Amino acid sequence: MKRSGKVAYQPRPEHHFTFGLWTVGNPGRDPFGEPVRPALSPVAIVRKLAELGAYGVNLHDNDLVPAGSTAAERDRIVREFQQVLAATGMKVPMATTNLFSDPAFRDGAFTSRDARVRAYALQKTLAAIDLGVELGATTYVCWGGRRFALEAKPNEPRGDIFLPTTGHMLAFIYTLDHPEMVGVNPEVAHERMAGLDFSHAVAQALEAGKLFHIDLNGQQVGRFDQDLRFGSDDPKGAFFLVKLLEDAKWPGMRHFDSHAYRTEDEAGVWDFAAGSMRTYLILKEKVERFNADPVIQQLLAEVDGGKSARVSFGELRNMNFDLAALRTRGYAYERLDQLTMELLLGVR
Ligand code: GCO
Ligand code: MN
Ligand code: MN
Repeated sequence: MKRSGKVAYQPRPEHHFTFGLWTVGNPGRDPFGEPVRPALSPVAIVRKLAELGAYGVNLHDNDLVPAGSTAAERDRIVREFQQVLAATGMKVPMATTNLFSDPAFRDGAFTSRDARVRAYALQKTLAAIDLGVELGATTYVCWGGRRFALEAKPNEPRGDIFLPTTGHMLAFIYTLDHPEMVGVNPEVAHERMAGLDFSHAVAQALEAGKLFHIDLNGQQVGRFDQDLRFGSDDPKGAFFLVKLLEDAKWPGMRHFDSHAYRTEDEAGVWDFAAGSMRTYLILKEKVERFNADPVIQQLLAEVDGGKSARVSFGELRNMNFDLAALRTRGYAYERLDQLTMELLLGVR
């Protein structure tokens, strides 16, 4: 069987897998329980992810430089971090700002009612962009640089977040003074929380040329923010997403914005990180099989009966349709879906 690499499903930097310092570094706190794992240092995270085959790490300002650090402390931390990046070859493709932990942001950051909080959020963001540039980042994610990727989320931590979906963000971008600088960073969990189909949001962003970044994870509809391991709760949805990204040859970062289960110790965190990348590569191979499967491709070709009937707008008014045939034809989607499922379940 053809595998995507020399060793089966072995992640390599060319696959562009990235993790947030806040994702593998998440100590497992939840609204009801204290942290269950010791904090991992950013330097240790970079070393371990490099060993697992990742391309890089992304960070919020305070994931690297703790809030309240002096300028000298900041510079020392950044220097040490740059050393480990250089030593491992790991990159920082994306930077972002923590605009949620500080109690000052409890009425929002850019959208706070208090103008002083909005100004502080802007100042903090400018500093975070400078930090990102210093570390070589080319995308800045704004959840709530040089390229700005807006990340939509419908709720949590606030009840109703403005611009709650990727579609809202896309519409908003064209109202900006510099829409060419701004794209989106859609997240699986966020569109699913809104009950939407994630692949549709990503496809629309791709078509608009606005897919600057992506946050991969898993989420069940109707639940709190779960940040599950990519593909673990909805393998079929994950398959169609990987298919979309790979078929489009999208060159961007496959960033995992998810957390290990709260039950895990440090070894479990690295199982989570390795598993995220492995699942992506397995699904990528399934995409290759789907695209090469003669029966599936035949069904896809047959379903598209309208292609040969394509006519100019002028001809359309006088065209005769065989409505009896159109009304009675089947689409064979059940067969197609079953074949897809069998491929995913490993019997095809
Ligand atoms: C969340 C978001 C964050 C953002 C991150 C980058 O639900 O908390 O997904 O993880 O992705 O803050 O801006
Ligand atoms: Mn999220
Ligand atoms: Mn995210």
